[in-house]
Amino acid sequence: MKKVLTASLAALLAVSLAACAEDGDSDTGTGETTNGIKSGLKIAFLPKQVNNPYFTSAGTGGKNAVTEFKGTYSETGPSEASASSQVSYINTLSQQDTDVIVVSANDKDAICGALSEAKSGGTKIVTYDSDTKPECRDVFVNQATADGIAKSQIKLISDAVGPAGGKIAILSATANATNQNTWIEKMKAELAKPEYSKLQLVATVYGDDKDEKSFQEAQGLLAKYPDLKGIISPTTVGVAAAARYLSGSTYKGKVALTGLGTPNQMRAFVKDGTCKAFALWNPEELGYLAAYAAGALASGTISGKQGDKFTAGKLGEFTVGANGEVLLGDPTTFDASNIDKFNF
Ligand code: RAM
Repeated sequence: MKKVLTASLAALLAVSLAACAEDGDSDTGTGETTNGIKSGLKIAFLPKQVNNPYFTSAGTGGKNAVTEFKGTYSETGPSEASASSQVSYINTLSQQDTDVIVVSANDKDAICGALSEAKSGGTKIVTYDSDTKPECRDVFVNQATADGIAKSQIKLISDAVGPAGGKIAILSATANATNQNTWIEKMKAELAKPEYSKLQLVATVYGDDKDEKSFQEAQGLLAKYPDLKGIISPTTVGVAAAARYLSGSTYKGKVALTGLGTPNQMRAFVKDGTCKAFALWNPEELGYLAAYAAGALASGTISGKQGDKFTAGKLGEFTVGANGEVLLGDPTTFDASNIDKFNF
C-alpha cells in the first residue's frame, strides 16, 4: 500500500513539475510576475559607450528592473561613441536570441538596418536616451521632452551670463547623436525669441563624448573667442571637461557654464564657482523605465502603439505616446542649494 501511494505521489509531482517547466521558471509557476512581465527574458543594454558614468547609472537602473521581473540583464557596447560602432554589437545580440535590445543611438541612420534585421528575427527594440528612426524600433524611452530640455538650457545660460548678454557657444557630444542634434535645433529656436536677443550663438563644437577632446574643444573656443560669455554643454562628458578647463583657467567665474551633467561629476565645479547651475534627469530611473518597457514589449502586454499602458515597478504606470514614445518626466536643476542631496 505504502509503495502504491509513493508511486502515485511521484507521478503527481512529475506532472506538476512538467507544467512548471512549460510555463517558464517564475515563482508563481504562471510564467508572469505581478507586472504582467514574463520571467526569464534576456534583456541587453547597448549604451552609446560603456565607459561613461551616465550610462553606468542607466545600466544600474536597468539591471535593478530586470532583476525585479526575473530576467537576465546584460550590458555591452563600444568604448567610443562613433556613428557605426554599435552595428556589430546589434548583430551579435540578435544572433544570441536576445529578447530585447535596449539601445542609445550614436547615429539614428547607421544602426537602423541592423536593428530592422534584429526585429525581423524576433528581437524587440527599445531605444533610450537617443533615438533611431521610429520605424527601426518599437518604443523610445525619452528622458524629458526636447522642448523642455532646450528651454531650460537657454534659461540657465541666460541667467548665468546676465542681462548684458554676449557671445555663447555649444559644446556637444558627437556630431551624429540624435538626442544632441534635436536639443541643439530646439535651443536655436529658443534663442531666436526676443527675450534672448542679447545672446549670440557663435559656434557649435563637438567633443565626441571624449573627456580629452571635450577639454580641448572648450580651450579652443576661448582661444578663438576670448570675449565669449558662456558655454552650454548638453552632455555629461562635455560639461564636466569644460568645467575642468574653465576652473583651471583665467576664465573661471568670468565665462559662464551650464549644460546637462551628473551631480557627482559637477559637484566640485559648482562649489568652486565655475558653474552656477546645470540640469539632468535621473539616469538610473531612465534605465529602470527602459527595462520595464522592454519587459512589457517582450511579454506582449504592450506593442508600442499610442495609448498602450504598462507598470514600471516603483515608478508606477506609463502610457506610450505618439511615435511610440514613453516619457520619463521633467529634468532637475542642480545648484549649490541642492547638489549635495544627489548621488549619481
Ligand atoms: C552624455 C551622452 C548622453 C546624454 C547625456 C546628457 O552622457 O551624450 O547621450 O543624454 O550626456
